[in-house]
This record gives sequence, structure tokens and C-alpha cells, in this order.
Amino acid sequence: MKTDVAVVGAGPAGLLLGHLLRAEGISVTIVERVSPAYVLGRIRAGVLERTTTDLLVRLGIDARIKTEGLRHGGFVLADGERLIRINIEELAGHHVTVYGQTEVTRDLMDAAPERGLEIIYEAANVTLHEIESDAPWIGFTKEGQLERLDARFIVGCDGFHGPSRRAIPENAVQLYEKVYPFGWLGVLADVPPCDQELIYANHEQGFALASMRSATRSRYYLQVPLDEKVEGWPDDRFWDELTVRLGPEAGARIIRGPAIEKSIAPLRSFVFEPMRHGSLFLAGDSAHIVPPTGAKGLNLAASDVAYLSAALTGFFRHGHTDGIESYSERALARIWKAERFSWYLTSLMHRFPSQSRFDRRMQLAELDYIANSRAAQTSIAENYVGLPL
Ligand code: RFL
Ligand code: PHB
Repeated sequence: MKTDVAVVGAGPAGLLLGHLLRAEGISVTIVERVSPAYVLGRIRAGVLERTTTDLLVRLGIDARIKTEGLRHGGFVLADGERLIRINIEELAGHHVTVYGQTEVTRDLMDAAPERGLEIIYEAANVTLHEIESDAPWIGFTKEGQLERLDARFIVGCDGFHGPSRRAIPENAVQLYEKVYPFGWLGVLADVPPCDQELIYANHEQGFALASMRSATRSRYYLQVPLDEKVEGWPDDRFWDELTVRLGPEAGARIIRGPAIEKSIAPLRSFVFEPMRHGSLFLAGDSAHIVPPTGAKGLNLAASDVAYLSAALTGFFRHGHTDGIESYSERALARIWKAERFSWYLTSLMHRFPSQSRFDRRMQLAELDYIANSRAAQTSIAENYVGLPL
């Protein structure tokens, strides 16, 4: 098999990149380890920046997001007593769209066959070869058969645990990492959300987030210790704790129902530099992870592929190499700012095991400052809606 660009991973980064390149007539084959149903079974992001929705509009894969996406002009920070509304539309001039990662992925998957985007699902044992040459290739097993996919470039969109990043020699890279001493316990339930907007709550007992997928489907999260098990959180315990942490006003509006999904995700900040080695590029979670507090992970995957698709189009259509040369630097400039914002909001909103009484008062003072300062709210708003590409 032969293609212009071989992509590892059919998550949002791989699918979006595949479509953007196909729209320019570049041939793309994606190899994905798991099945389509497995990919769609992962419940993850919910908030899309305009930079992300713009890409879907540009591709014309926006019919459902137009009708089902929820336009949010603000969100709320809660400090145990108050609800502090950040009016992102007024302060930063943009809204965000609440539309699940599952739905983005489904829309991109559904549009693949008609646009000639080839996706090989359930490709096992993916290995990358000759990435320092102009003729790299991918080896994998499909239905017990060894296969070889030759390409001009390989793009690793295979998430944090995939093989692409590991194919780059250690002496050629820098790693930056921060692991947080807690995780998020997430619950999805078919009940109306407790508020029209998202609520990020800093409570004595820990962080909580009220989010949603639609007018009838809620997504809630609780900060939990890293050693906590889902089995330790029957539905009643989850709802009781959420009610306390969201505070009296929002807590009173929670409608309970059976959890249709419950999982715990660890929180991590991670950056891998550079995002290119020879003929291999990295995009999305394969190169960087943010804690979910800023809702930036999927949006960074989208901005990476916006830069990379322009660079690869320049190369294949016009023979330009400048975009390819500058991809890593351009992408990382935006990534580091999203890393900063995600780290800031995580540090502001969570209880840390090592936190002193002084540290706690610093959090509360910062929240009080935000509540009373338009400048502070503007800074948060412009980061939340997404910095320009
Ligand atoms: P993905 O989605 O992990 O996709 C990688 C794909 O690569 C495949 N793969 C392989 N394929 C072939 N061979 C192998 N050996 C392979 N190994 C892996 C995988 O099966 C998979 O299909 O990475 P991508 O595309 O870079 O997308 C990144 C986003 O998924 C991620 O950043 C977001 O989900 C993060 N995130 C959020 N981002 C936002 O922008 N807004 C949010 O509101 C938001 N909320 C969240 C989140 C992530 C969360 N968790 C669970 C970590 C909330 C949570 C709880
Ligand atoms: C979600 O709805 O899953 C969600 C929303 C906002 C975040 C993280 C996750 O910051």
C-alpha cells in the first residue's frame, strides 16, 4: 500500500487532519488500533473553541453541530459561596460551543468514505520505520496478515500512549511533565443539566464541574484522590457529593438519575519537543497533554492539525518546505499558552493534598479578585475562548 500521508490514530486529530488533506487532493490513509465503536465509546471533551468549529465549517462537516451544538456565551466559577459569571462573549468577543467529542468524531467518521479518506480500523502492532528518510513506512497486522504502508510523511495522532512519539530517538527530544495528585471522576446521565452554563467549583471538599451534552444529558465531574476506584462511588454517593461541592444555589437544581457512564481520569500536564523528527510529525495528545480544567485538549489537537495541514498542503501542492520546517515551533507557541492556562485554572480550582492554610487563602483571594476585576475576567475569557491561531 502507498499513500502521501500515513496517519496513526483515528481520534479527532487524525480524522480532522485526514479530512483537511483530502480537501486539498492529498491522499491519506489512517491506521487505528481499535474499532469504530470503541473510539466512539470514549466519553471525553465537551467544549469547542471557535478555531475548532471553524475547521468543521470549512470542511462542510457542520450540519449536526449547527443544529445540536449549544452556544455558550459564558461560564461560571464557584467559590463555595458565590457564583462568578465570566461573560466570555462580552469580554473576549467569542462564544464556545458545547458539542461532545464523541459527536465530532462520529461526524468525521461518517464523512470519511464519501471523501476518499481511508481508515483501517483494528490495525494491530503498528510500528514506524525509516522516519529519518524521505520514504518512511508503517508496519501493522490486520486480520492476522502483516501489512506495509509506504508514505512520504507519517503523522502520529495516536494519543498519549501511542507508538509514534516513542519512535523518535530520546537524544533528539525534550520532555516537560507535571502529574497532579488527583483525578476526575466523571458521570454521564440522561437528566437535564443543573445550569444553562458550565460551573467550575472550588469547594473545601474538592473541585467539581457541572457540564452537559444537551438539554437532556448532563456531564458532571468530581476531583477524587488518585487511588479511588469507580466501584467506591455508587450513584447516590456521587450525587450527594456533587450537591455539596456545587454550593447551595446550583446544588439545589441538580436532577439525579442513573449514571450511563462513570470513569476516573488522571490529570497531567505534558509537552514533548520538537513535534517533528525527519518525516514524522506529531499532533494532538501524542505530543502534549493538558489537565481538562481549561477544556483545551481537543482544541489543541485541532489547532495542531490546522497548522500541519497548511504546511503539508504547501509541500504537496507548491513544493514549499517552510511550513514543514516551522510547524513544531508555531504549534508549540500556542500549546505552551494553553498549558499555562490549564495549569493555572487547575491550580486555582482544586484542593491539593500538600496545600497549607496560606495556600488555601491565596486561592480564595484570587477568586475574590476575579469576582471584582473586569481585567482578571477578561484575561480568563480570552484564554477560555481560545487564543488566535
Ligand atoms: P485521542 O483522542 O487519544 O486519539 C488517539 C487515537 O489513536 C489511537 N491509537 C492507536 N492507533 C493505532 N496504533 C496504535 N498503537 C495506537 N495507539 C493509540 C487511539 O485508539 C485513538 O483512537 O487523541 P487526539 O486525536 O490527539 O485527541 C485529543 C483529545 O482526545 C483530548 O485532548 C481531549 O479529549 C481532552 N479533553 C478535553 N479537551 C477539550 O478540548 N475540551 C474538553 O472539554 C475536554 N474534556 C478531555 C476532557 C479529556 C478527558 N480525559 C478522559 C482525558 C475531559 C476528560 C475527562
Ligand atoms: C466536559 O463536558 O466533558 C468538559 C467540559 C469542560 C471541561 C472539561 C470537560 O473543562
